[in-house]
Amino acid sequence: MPNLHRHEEEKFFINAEGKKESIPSIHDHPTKELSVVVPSYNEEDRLPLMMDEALDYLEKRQKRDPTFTYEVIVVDDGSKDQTSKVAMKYCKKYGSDKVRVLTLVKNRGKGGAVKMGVFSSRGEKILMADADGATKFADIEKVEEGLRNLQPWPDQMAIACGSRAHLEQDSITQRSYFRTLLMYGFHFLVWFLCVKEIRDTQCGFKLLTREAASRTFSALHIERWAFDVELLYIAQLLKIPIAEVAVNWTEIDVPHRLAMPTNDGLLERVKDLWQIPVSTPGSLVTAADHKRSMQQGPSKMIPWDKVPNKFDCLEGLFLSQLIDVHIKLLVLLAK
Ligand SMILES: Nc1nc2c(ncn2[C@@H]2O[C@H](COP(=O)(O)OP(=O)(O)O)[C@@H](O)[C@H]2O)c(=O)[nH]1
Ligand SMILES: [Mg+2]
Repeated sequence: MPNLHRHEEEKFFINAEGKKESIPSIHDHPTKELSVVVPSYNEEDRLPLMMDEALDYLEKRQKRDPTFTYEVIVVDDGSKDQTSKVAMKYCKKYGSDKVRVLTLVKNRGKGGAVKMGVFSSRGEKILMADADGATKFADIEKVEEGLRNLQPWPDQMAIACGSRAHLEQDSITQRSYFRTLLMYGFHFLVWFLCVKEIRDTQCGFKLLTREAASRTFSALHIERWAFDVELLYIAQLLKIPIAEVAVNWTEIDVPHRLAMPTNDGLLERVKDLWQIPVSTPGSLVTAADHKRSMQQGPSKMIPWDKVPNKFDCLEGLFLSQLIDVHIKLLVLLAK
């Protein structure tokens, strides 16, 4: 399994009959048309709405077109609530060929959860979708069209990202000045340091071909907030074509949802963004090495902290200044 540590309990899932089954690998040949990966952290309240909507859509689509096959993989990212139990109800109702629940031993962050789902999926195409159902599920047709329009896909690799860039103006009118400022600050950093071509790197609705998912996620280091940025940065380095497609977006929050882990703070985010252009390029494996690892097992990817890094001496200085400027700006404008 490329660059992914699994605890013993994460090497199998519980099927609809309550028995353990081993988890397939991204190395295997696809046996479904579509995999939907749903990262879920403390989502016992929001998940049911999303699952109802998604499964309703997927079942209807299968009735219309019996050749269409799918699976939904809920990745419970070490939740403290009943997320896995709630998700298992869908597994029991639809069967574990259609709905699977992977329960992670401890919280990894959204990127880590999506990666685990992707590496355990069977689909020719892989969609990641948030558990809060922020995007209308039927918008999958929009990202599918975006993906199709990128054809011919070099080496069967392509990515279509849902995008909320067209909604930015509305969201600004609803947010506080502080949140808008934060948003612009991060947009600027993402643009300046990492990804220039995509306006909305963070949308949780992204469709990838299996090959694109395998290549990009194998090289992914960040498990927290900035993982999408690194994913797209890797895709650009690998010259994978990327489409950005407008989708619906509704922020859905429930007041009593359990607090998020603390590792997603402001400084962590800036540090992650800075680390991407410095360390990611040196740790990518060639297409040939990746192919070999697909056949032979674990990839030879160099861990990020072992990558020789010519910016080493400047890194500390530049990073602290970058953070400093960012925080000063925030304080100034929050006044
Ligand atoms: N914030 C957060 N979300 C996680 C984590 N692991 C998985 N997720 C899932 O990532 C998705 C996006 O989270 P959400 O809180 O809606 O973030 P936002 O919409 O990007 O502000 C949801 O499906 C979460 O359940 C985690 O450690 N932290
Ligand atoms: Mg959300």
